[in-house]
Amino acid sequence: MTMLNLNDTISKTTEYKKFVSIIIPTFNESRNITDLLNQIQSNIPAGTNVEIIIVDDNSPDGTGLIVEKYIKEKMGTLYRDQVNPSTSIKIIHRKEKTGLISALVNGISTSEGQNVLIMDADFSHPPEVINRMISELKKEPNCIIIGSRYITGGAINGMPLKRLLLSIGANFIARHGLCLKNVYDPMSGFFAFPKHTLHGMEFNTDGFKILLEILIKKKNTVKVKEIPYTFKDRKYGQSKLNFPIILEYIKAVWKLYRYGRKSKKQNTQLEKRKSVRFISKAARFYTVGFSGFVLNYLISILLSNGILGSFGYLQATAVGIAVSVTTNFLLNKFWTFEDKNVNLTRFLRQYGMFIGCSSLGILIQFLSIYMLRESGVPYDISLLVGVTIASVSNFLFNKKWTFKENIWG
Ligand SMILES: Nc1nc2c(ncn2[C@@H]2O[C@H](COP(=O)(O)OP(=O)(O)O)[C@@H](O)[C@H]2O)c(=O)[nH]1
Ligand SMILES: [Mg+2]
Repeated sequence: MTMLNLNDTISKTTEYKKFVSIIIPTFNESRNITDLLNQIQSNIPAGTNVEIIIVDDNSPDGTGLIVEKYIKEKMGTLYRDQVNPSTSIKIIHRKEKTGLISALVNGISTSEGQNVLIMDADFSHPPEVINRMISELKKEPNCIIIGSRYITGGAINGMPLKRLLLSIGANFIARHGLCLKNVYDPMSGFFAFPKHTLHGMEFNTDGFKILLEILIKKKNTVKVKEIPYTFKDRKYGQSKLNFPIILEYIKAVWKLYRYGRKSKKQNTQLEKRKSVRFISKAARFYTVGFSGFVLNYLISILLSNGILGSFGYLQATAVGIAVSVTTNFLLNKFWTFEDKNVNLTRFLRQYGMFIGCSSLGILIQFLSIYMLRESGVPYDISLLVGVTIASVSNFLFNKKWTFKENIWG
């Protein structure tokens, strides 16, 4: 793991030559890059000084050469009618593919802009939104502007189901696991910010999304504004998403989670007591779950074999489920979460929420198993991971939503 910081770049530049540096990492984007450069330039507001920096990792399809040629021709006459005169373009050729974060940090470290805007080269991030981002940067000098797919007006188009589910899942984990609830799209790859926000920050080059690192490490010091956009899946070329990337994501979230906890100078005694409370509630919740499992089995068997009744197996199963869900709810309400309030409306609302959360757990189990299987993970491991994720989410959802407690504590 290498840590990089940009302090030199930031403090050296007392006067910025450009208002914004648009940084675009590329790997095999030969079919997109020329159109993209043209479209970006036609979407820059008149009179705004901009530089575009392409960071190419020696793409085998010749993306780097295409950009070289484009820059030479731009200096000549070929693109004279299209290009914006206050825009310059440069390219950084890196010998090897050493990761997206290090490519972006390389780009930022050579940039001359007061602000930085980051976007992909595959038209997933529409160049038309750049104009709005730049005007937001002009309005607000200490704010990260995020292109957001998950606020009103934003959308995702044409993404295969598997990728869509992964994106929603990763977003959910980042927002709730890393306590970024006020940001709706912390996994966005399309965003802009004043360069000074990076001062004092170290980037983990093994990280996953540079925005996520900035949001966690600068949580209490910068504002965030999201503007909606429609994400379109790439038309040409291939996405880099594969199973190792999913593992990398999990690793990165874990590191950021630990970073967040370490940096919280909280009363450790209090933390300890909270962790004891959390663990004891989780233990009760799973004990109740186990009792429900036994009860469900016994009732269904006794109803179907004539001891308690002679139901058909479907009815026997249904009664078994209904009874065990109800006893699970009652035990969790009065014992696990120690909620003694028996107001009828509250009781019924909680009962409904409890059933809702359990159904959500089932859905999550299906989805996670489906995603893992589709990524090539064997069924036994997928099942184990799926059941674990589902039962943990079931506990956390009920804690948070049904019994209105903080997740931690
Ligand atoms: N420099 C560089 N760019 C990369 C690398 N991997 C992907 N990219 C670029 O990063 C952007 C996002 O990559 P993409 O494969 O579309 O990721 P996805 O949208 O998450 O599927 C695109 O502009 C890619 O060309 C890399 O290893 N190095
Ligand atoms: Mg893409």
